[in-house]
Amino acid sequence: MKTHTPTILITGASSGFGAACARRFARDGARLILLARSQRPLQALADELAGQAEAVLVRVLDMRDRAAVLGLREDLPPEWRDIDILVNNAGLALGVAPAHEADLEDWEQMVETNILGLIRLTRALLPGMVARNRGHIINIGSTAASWPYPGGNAYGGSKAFVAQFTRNLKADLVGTALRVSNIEPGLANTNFSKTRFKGDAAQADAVYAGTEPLRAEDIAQTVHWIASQPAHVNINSVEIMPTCQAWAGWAVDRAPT
Ligand code: NDP
Ligand code: 8X3
Repeated sequence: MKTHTPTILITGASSGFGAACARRFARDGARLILLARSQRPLQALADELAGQAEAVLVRVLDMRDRAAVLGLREDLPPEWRDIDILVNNAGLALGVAPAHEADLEDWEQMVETNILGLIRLTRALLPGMVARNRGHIINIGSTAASWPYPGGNAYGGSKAFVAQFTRNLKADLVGTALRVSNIEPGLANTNFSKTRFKGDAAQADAVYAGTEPLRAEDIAQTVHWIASQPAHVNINSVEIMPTCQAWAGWAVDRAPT
């Protein structure tokens, strides 16, 4: 008997973790829906995976577009609507300015993408998952959710939301077969810093200089591992840092002696 081929929707699949997740799940012959704003890298990835994945569908969508996100499921061809795994990965950090100097529009974009986009898509897909009693929501949070650092302000706050939202989803879904997980990566070399520094490659490269950061494939491997657990096992959260990273001590402003 043919086993069920999962349909996996990955947001932010045009680069970094999302693209790596697509490559990892394609090796299993999954059905993939790849979503982001940038059509060209999405299509290139779909072409690359054509021989491996059972099927690949590309959707150009801005996670901040409320109507598009809420209407996504109905806009999909009928045979693509029953999504088994949602990888809520699309997100970004913008800037490292201290809170009193930060650009409010940067904060709003992070909240609209990392929080509103994520909860809208989740809310749009959950009823179908519950009706089928099948589904796994895998959120991409961050170490910034738990560990503050200067300039992390709204970004860290948005990822703290993701962590608590994940836990509360699990509380609501107990009694169903649905699973909910949150992955919290630390320093990882993707386009993340280039986006954060608004295209300044030198500033972005400096973030990783002299380190061996996480790779996108490390996170994809973890997403895949979480999704591959037996049905009775729910991985609630996984925090991952590169070996070269740790927490800072307390910052204390001392009066001169
Ligand atoms: P990338 O910049 O490489 O990828 C980000 C992805 O998000 C892109 O595919 C981008 O696509 C998509 N995206 C951003 N904004 C939107 C939007 N409004 N609508 C649709 N898609 C959007 O970075 P990462 O792969 O590193 O980031 C993936 C996730 O991992 C993010 O949530 C990030 O916060 C998180 N993370 C990253 C860490 C790191 O150090 N790299 C560590 C911890 C967490 P496009 O621009 O084409 O829309
Ligand atoms: C990305 C990790 O430390 O840049 O979420 O916030 S960090």
